[in-house]
Amino acid sequence: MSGMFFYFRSQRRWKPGQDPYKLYAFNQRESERISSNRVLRDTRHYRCTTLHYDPDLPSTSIVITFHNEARSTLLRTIRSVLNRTPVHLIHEIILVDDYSEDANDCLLLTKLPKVKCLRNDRREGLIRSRVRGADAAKAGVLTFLDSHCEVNKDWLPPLLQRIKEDPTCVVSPVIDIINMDTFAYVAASSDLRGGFDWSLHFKWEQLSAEQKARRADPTEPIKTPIIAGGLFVIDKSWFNHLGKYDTAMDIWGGENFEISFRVWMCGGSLEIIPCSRVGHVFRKKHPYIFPEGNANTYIKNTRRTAEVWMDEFRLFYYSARPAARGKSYGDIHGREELRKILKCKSFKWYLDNVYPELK
Ligand code: UD2
Ligand code: MN
Repeated sequence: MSGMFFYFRSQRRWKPGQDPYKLYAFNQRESERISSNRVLRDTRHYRCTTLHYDPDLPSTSIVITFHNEARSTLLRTIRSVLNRTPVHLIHEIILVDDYSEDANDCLLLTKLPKVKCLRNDRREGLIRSRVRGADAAKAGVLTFLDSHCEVNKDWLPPLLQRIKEDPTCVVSPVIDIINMDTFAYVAASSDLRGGFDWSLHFKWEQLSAEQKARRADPTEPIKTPIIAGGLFVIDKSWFNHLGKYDTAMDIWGGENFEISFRVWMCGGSLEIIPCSRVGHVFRKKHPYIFPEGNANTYIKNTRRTAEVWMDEFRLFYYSARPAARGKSYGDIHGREELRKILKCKSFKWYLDNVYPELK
């Protein structure tokens, strides 16, 4: 790992009074103190350890996009993958460097096994960056991860198993919490699913007593109206068939609504697989700049989603987010056309069948 020694040599020495949150909006000093190879507690339900997966699961291309990620967290993401994934299941790890300041962040990591690096020559945002990574991917299954994750024991086989059984399924792990101050790895509840309100704000929702009762087996998948967005596995031809992402969306935000509505309405489904666990550093604010402004970008991206996918229910979105009304959102003809060609169901169908709890 002499290459990795070199990777860290350029890191700064911490002086008293320096703010470790300044660059990345998490405790960079603590992250640097912790080994890139650390041991994690296995946070799964004990019954998960008794499950068996096919010996011939398909391999996957892992796509990680990043813009100015801390080297310590980026390296730990990759090493956790290399350490906790059967080697034959990783076709490649594709890093998409979204025009980070230091081009070496990405390049130096290609010293690690399986790692490839693509660098954007201008800031594209995570949506177009993921599409670039997906287009370059050689495996039949795509796995997306954020650049500050740690995968836990046996995280991948249960996800691939589900895709093998049903390639129209799009699956996420339970997302454990890596504390942004201490970097402690904390188990998340596996009784949660993704939800949202009419302003298109994502939130985790407790399963209702009735939903829990229907799930006698804690290892069974949980259907979810929406995915958090960052960590999921999808069959590559299904991803392409469904229209990848809306590449007119910029920087960050809204793409998880768009892909979630599209998957459900166009013949697929979204599930959280409780026996797969991946930790993620949740932060309170964005560490990076939005060239068009944070709010404008979120409105543009969600407005595109509302206009293309929500039919008459988009009016609820405008009532909840009046500021969105006057904002420009670009051309949506291509996406409307896609919806027609794929013969997708209505948003009313989605509400009735997938998310009746949204009032
Ligand atoms: C959540 C998702 C994230 C994305 C987002 C909505 C999880 C754990 N995270 O926000 O993946 O779906 O909701 O858009 O579900 N990045 C770029 N270019 C940019 C900006 C960001 O490549 O211009 C990268 C960034 O380095 C990171 C990923 O995109 O690896 C997601 O960004 P984030 O971590 O700031 O988003 P997060 O976790 O708050
Ligand atoms: Mn993230």
